[in-house]
Amino acid sequence: SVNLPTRDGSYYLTTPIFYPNSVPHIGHLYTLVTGDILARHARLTRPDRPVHFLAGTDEHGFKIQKAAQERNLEPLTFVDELSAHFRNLAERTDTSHTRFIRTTERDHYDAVQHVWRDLDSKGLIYKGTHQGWYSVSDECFYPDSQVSRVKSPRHDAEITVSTETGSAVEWAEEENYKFRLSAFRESLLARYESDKNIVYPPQQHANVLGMLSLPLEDLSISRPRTRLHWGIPVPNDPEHTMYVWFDALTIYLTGAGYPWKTAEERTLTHWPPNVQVIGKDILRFHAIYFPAMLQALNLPLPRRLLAHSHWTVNRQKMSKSVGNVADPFQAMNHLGVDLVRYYLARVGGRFKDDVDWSPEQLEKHALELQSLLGNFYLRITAAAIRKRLPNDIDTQTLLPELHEVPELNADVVALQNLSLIVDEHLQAFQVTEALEHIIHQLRAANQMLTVTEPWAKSTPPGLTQQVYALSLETLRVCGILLQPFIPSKAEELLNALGAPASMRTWRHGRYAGGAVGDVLPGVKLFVRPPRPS
Ligand code: ME8
Repeated sequence: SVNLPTRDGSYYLTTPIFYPNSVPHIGHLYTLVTGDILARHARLTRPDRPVHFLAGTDEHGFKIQKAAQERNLEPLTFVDELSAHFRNLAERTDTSHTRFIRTTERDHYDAVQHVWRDLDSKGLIYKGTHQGWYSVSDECFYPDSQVSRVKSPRHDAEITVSTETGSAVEWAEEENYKFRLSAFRESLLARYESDKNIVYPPQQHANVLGMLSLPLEDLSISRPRTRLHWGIPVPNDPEHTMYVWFDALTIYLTGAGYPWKTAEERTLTHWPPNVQVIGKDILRFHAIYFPAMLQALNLPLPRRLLAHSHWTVNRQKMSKSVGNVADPFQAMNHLGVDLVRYYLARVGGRFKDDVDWSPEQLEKHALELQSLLGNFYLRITAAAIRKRLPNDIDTQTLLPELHEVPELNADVVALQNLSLIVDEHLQAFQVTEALEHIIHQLRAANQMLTVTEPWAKSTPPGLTQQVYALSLETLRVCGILLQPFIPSKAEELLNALGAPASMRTWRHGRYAGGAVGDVLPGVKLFVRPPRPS
């Protein structure tokens, strides 16, 4: 149709907008870091293509209304304060978002109202009564079949909870506006059946197919204003406030400039997202509700959804409501941003199984990187090696001979394919696997030093030179490929190697795809002295 927006050729990635009902925890950092790795990778592999990366906060709804009330604050004053914590988190962790958006912003208000009017004009919204169990913590209704009675340890009485999330629910019976979600089941099912790669990992794709195998109930999308006043009003019916998820999901459209008013605006948009990063807890909203809204709006659907698993504490999901949270700022103050990013990606980058948060594991993996990267740098630039090299050594000319040097094992020579392999894994959202290949390469290079002893008098000078050249090339290549994961340490490394700033894209991360310059000896990449590997 003429009205369909066309892509401007850029790349669009989104993370969930978080509820600022309390301060951020490691789970939020993890989502931001995951998104950031993919966004940075996208920029490095196609530097000519703009990347839009949307992050932000979800500021309306019962949960916020209640939290503000408990602190005796106006909701807006309350979210102003708390949203800033999430913005700080994104900035502190070098997240390369291009917009930090808040649902209390004016352009979002307009976008949401526009979505409502459009669906209403198509006869897809109607008024009805709704009965169900509402969870404030999850901000959604559950039918009878999805709740259970449990004994509450706090109140010494039986309470009703959501069977899936364990959060308390209350019976609500009210007049609501509803969206005809039920009408979209078949078309959504057909889409997920025809392309099994939409949701990653595959088990979450299967999960979505499972959800769509049963009839969908129409979705209640408003609350009486008497109960929920903190939100966007329903157009032409101020007695009703929009349901927070209806408002929140629309943020991704707002972030792409919706509603596009002119033909020109429509041809400039970056809609739809190439990828949406979310936690598996909000899969239903992103894999079913939002795509249904988009189909109803006659807009293209996001291409891929990465639904990651959860960080747990003693196997229980880390969450604000439970209060079992690890403080990301504390971890970063202790180890620096990049070692925390490294740990989250290294251990949490498979996205399949939940991971238990562990300060010991964090330390252990920090040490791994300090040793394999930081210590390796110090070893290869040590005076004992430098004094065995000619003054005018040109490491690049030594490289092509590599495969002819029998002392260098196959793992080291595999450096030639590293950028390709890491690229393939990142394209496929296999973040841990991508990192593992880089680490494996660094381990092989460290091993090469130990075996060839380039500092020793007994080692032929020619071999010392080749080992030196190959070590620097390993550091250069790994430095480039590590940029998405640990951006500031990678930059320090590439600076120390004298790698030209204009030669740090993925293409230059190929073997012999760039050069080092004046290599600075003795640069300590990590503050704590690295221990030998
Ligand atoms: O759900 N492990 O906001 P939210 C990993 N406002 N990731 C976690 C996590 C954990 N233990 N806990 C939270 C909302 N997350 C809505 C979203 S989007 C239109 C609206 C991450 O503050 C994960 O990405 O509860 C999860 O999906 C998100 O935070 C939920 O954040």
